[in-house]
Amino acid sequence: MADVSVIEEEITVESEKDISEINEDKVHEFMKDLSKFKVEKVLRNNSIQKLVAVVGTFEKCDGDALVILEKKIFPDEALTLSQGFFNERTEVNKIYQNDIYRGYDMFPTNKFNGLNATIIYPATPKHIEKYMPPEFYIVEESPELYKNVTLPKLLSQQLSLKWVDNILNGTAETDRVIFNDPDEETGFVLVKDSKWHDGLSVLHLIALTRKPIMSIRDLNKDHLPLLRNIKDAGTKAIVEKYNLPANQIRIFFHYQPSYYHLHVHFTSTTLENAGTNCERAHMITSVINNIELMSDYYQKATLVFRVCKLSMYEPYEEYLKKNDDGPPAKKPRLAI
Ligand code: G7M
Repeated sequence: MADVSVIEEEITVESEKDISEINEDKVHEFMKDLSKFKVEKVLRNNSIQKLVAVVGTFEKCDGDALVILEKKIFPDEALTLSQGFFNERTEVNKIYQNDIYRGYDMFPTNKFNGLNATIIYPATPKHIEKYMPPEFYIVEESPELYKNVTLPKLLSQQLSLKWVDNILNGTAETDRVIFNDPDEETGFVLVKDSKWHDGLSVLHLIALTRKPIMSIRDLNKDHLPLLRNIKDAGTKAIVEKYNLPANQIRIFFHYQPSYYHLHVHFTSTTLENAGTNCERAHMITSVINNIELMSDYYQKATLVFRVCKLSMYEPYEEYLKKNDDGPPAKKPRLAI
């Protein structure tokens, strides 16, 4: 199902509650004959979630309706799968055959071919905005862009690091800490990530460095003992505590991170989410290796990341435009 709980949470205003009560019967009438629904705009068509969100209008009705359709998940049990899909009532049309590979269109019977539908009527602009396609922009951050755009921005408006200090000085989440190395230079605290609640398949811990370092941008050869310690001692602690083999643990940094106090993510290799995307994750082994090859690699490298709002992308674009006509030495460029 679409995330209806979040949507419902937002409808707290009394007048909106009244409207939804009045419309309840109306919506059921509409659902009996969906030809009376006119699609105005497709807001989102997500091929991974198999979800489409459209905004439209019902005949002779004021206001927009938001309709979210999502393919149902498959049943786990072998028997239900056989009853629903592998039977004589399923229609099958051949698309191609090549060697041992064959493709088919498959149409199981109606009962197993269903969709989850969520209707929000009347939909407020806020509901509609929630389903607008996300905006993503790629930034190629040269050292010059880091110095002139990223650094001033993060020094003036970075998120509070109080929660990090609290974990490091043992005043919060002590029961969620699984390893603590007090060394000022190479020490760290390994704590369960606040997003991780249960289950080895989604294991997620973070190692917070004792030494104040903002991000991988500041790392050089002096930090190699710290990085090696985090990798080795952090892995050992997880293997011992959770009995998860070392070769099933993914160890990486984020660039750009949300919090500018250096931390390393430890996740099980089965966990996949936006944090493991190639435009954000930097594996610790590669970071160590890059610095071994070139001590100031992260001060010279162009680091690529994605921002999720035009307003976050614009300062980089504006800086590049402003400096485009300057003397060649001042132009941002690949720095290595
Ligand atoms: O994106 P970035 O690399 O900065 O990731 C920061 C991580 O810190 C995320 O995975 C958050 O879930 C995690 N995190 C954020 N806060 C505020 C807390 C917290 O208070 N406690 C713990 N244990 N993890 C947090």
